[in-house]
Amino acid sequence: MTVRTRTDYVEDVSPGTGALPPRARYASSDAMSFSLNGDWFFRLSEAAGAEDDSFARDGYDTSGWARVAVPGHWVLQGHGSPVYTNHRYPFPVDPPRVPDENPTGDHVRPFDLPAGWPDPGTGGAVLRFDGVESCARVWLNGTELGDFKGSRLPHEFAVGTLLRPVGNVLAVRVHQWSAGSYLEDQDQWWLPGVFRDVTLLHRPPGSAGDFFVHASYDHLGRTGTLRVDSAVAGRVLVPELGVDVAAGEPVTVPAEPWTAETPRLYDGVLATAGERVALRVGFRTVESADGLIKVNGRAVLFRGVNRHEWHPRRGRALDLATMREDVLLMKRHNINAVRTSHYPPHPAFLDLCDELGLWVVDECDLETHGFTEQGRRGNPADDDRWTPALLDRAARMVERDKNHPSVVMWSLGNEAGTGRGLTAMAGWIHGRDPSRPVHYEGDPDCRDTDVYSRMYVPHAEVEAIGRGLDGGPRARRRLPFVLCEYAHAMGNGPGGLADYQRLFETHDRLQGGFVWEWIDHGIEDERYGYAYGGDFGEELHDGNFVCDGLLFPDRRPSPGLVELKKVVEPVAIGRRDSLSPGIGRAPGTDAAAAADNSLGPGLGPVDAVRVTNKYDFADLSALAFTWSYEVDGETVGSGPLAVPALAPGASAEVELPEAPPGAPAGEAHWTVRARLAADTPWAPRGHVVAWGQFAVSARRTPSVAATAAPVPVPGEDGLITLGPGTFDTRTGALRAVGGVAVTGLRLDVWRATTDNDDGAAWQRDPRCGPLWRTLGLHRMRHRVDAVERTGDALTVRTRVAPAGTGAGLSAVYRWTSDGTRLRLTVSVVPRGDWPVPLPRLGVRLGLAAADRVRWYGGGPGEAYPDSSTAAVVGRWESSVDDLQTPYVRPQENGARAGVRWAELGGLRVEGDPGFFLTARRWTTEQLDAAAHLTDLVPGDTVWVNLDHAQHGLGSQSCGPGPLPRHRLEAGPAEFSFVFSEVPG
Ligand code: IPT
Repeated sequence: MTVRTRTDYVEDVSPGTGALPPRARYASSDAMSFSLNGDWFFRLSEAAGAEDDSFARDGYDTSGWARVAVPGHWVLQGHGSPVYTNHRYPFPVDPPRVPDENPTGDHVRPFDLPAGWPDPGTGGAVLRFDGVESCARVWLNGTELGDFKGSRLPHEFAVGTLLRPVGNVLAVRVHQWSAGSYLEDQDQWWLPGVFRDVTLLHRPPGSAGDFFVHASYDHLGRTGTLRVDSAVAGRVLVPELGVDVAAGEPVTVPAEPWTAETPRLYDGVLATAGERVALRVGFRTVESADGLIKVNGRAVLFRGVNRHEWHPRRGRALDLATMREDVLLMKRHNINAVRTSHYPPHPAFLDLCDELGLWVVDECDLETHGFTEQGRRGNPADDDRWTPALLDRAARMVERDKNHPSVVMWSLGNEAGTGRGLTAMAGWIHGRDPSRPVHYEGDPDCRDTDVYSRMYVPHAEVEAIGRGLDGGPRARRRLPFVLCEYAHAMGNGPGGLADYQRLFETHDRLQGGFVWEWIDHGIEDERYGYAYGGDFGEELHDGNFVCDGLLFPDRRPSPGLVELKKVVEPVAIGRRDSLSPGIGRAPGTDAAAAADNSLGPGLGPVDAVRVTNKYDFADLSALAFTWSYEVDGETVGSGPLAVPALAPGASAEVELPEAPPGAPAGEAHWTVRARLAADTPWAPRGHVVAWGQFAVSARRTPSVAATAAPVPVPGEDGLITLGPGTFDTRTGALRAVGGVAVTGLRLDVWRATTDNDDGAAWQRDPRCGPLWRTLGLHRMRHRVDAVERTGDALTVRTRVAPAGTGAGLSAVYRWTSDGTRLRLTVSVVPRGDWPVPLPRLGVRLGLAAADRVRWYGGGPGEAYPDSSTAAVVGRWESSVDDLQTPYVRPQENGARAGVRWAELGGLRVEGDPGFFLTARRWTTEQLDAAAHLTDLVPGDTVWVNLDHAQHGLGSQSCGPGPLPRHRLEAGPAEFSFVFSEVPG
């Protein structure tokens, strides 16, 4: 018998054949279900039609085949390899055609029905695929069920009559490329496979079909109205509310609302003749009205992130524990919203959002970004032939997810241009579910949407939009505004979060945004630590643009996430006189940090703080406040602080206690923290939600009386001493401080450019990284012009400049000493034209054998001028290794800001003013040259940077660069350090 091998469906623009209509997803307490996840037989071929269909026949022998785990991607299991592109299609753009080279995975899963499976062969049963990339054809026991596309959407097939008690064989042929790939051009790895669950569901006679839970909330009457529309007759029961009505019948009862802050769910049941289906009812009403997105009558502020599904070994095949970890991490970092960029997530993720409380923008699996390469010609979103596929995708998302209270907006997709297909989707969604606003960013006219959404808009323009000065089409001017993507978290950054938040909190129309993005999509790899685009030999790729998250691939929070947590904290703890509670510290602090690194707001007596509740719904009763009083970073007193259970938006002045009696003199701070008063489902009691820190008294800056004089070392021709310092007579270079050897102390302006310094190639604004390299700041030469011994000082005059240009920096090092300490004052004056800011400005030096680092200043984590809100002034300790931030592509990192003093390798450094401290076991040049973490090999020397200033981080890897006040423009500067040997 010849076996027919069809491949026509692969390039067919239609959604597929044979699948059941989409419906609500639910758990039945009566009907059995059977997971087909596990080890499957697997065979990879190079083309869609390379192998015939005989593998799907009954009795086919797969014993010689490989095995893969389902859910999973075969390219992450040793068969072929992943491909990363941002928006370019990794194949010729000729829709709906795909290349002949089309990796095709044949999957076979033999199974017996579990004991007690009712009526095999006669009863109803459904086979469900929750996600297959990108196109599948399915057979059960030799009978073809159909084919489908829509990778991150569910597809079900009726299989009841085909089932046998034992010896069933499920066969699935999966093609990496299909017409569907044109609709799935999201910025992520292309990862074929059966990557979500495969389940067999029993459908008893009289079982529930599709149903729609409408649960609105009347905030005036404080009642919930429930109506469950069901395809099958049944009763709706919510025992806790005394509800027992027929499906389709509305009932209004006093109820508590569901919000992301107070995720109140009521357990209910839809009872049909054949089964009881569990309902989790959350009452809330969402609307886009009066130019605002309101939930239960109140405008909400989205403190959001964009979440792709990612696991460094399993790709997009996420397990429940990982999904839960994502939600817990979000909640613990004060994130209240998630955009499911750019496809509906695994359905269990939405259960977690319902339960733990997150606002969800559920986005359809649609992106045609690569058509921008040809002026959007042929864009499927504007081609009627593709509209059925687009509508199918919209329906599969809405029908699956419509009963989740956490879903507050539908999004049509991402970066798909404009067109009739999108309008058709919006029309269908508005008709099917008028209860939720529709989001889509790509249409500047907002013809089809209920919210004006943009990405990566610079601060000034966001402010103009907030003030309603943005013009644009009339329909759009009436709409609320969200940034569906902002603050590109690639590498070190993003900078500028606090400046965005200040705008969001000032202008009602600005309802917050969603940081791009949640997690780095690095792939665990022995060669590299984590692999990114190009590491698998892809002919077209976009490098480490796939690693742009707030979490490292292993889900460790990056400094960017720590910063975000502080910036979006829902309680403001400010100085008593702070007019606008603003965010965290008093305005101007960031600038101060950039200028003098003191991390200290204005000084003055503090006898009270102003506490403001910035939640939209919750009062402060869940929080317990504490105060502590620190002198020079040591806590000298602490205790509870009584704060009223302020209503949302309310603010109160709260008296602090008297400063602890007998506190030593020194730099004093109050720190007030808001902690969870009791365990919650997402964090334990004591978890810090918000904090504020207030300087009471200034720091005593180090003073060194210049009493020692530079003198030649007797018998040592080339050396001079000055107090504890030993110097090279000819070059003036510092050799040692007491017994601590020092190498290479000199001015340093270079940093290992960050992804945000380098910027994205398409940026119109100049990008610092490339300009710095063009000027040659990474190859500065140091010329010593004079080494002068005057009475009490050793002065070294230098000129620091790169080859090929007249621009340079004159740098004068002036050393004095009181006999035990050594003071260095560096004076810098730019010479010639400086068309670019400086990366950093400070000194670098090398120490042997430094391991522990202790410091007093900002910590515990990394901070840069426009990303320093989360730094707490205190005493900190770390190993040199733990000071490093493991950005997947190595780059400048690890600075601690506002450092007053630090001790490492036996050397004590005091700053006047405070400084940024960076220490690492490789040079900046080695860091700059590294492409992967595994390229960083520790040497014997610890290289220490003491920076007077750093250039801001910004977000130019996709968005705007640092704001003007965070730029480090070249200008005259003077700063000092005091060096001494750590006693003992
Ligand atoms: C934007 C995309 O929507 C998102 O998927 C991601 O690619 C992000 O950029 C960058 O990481 S589109 C951008 C080019 C404006």
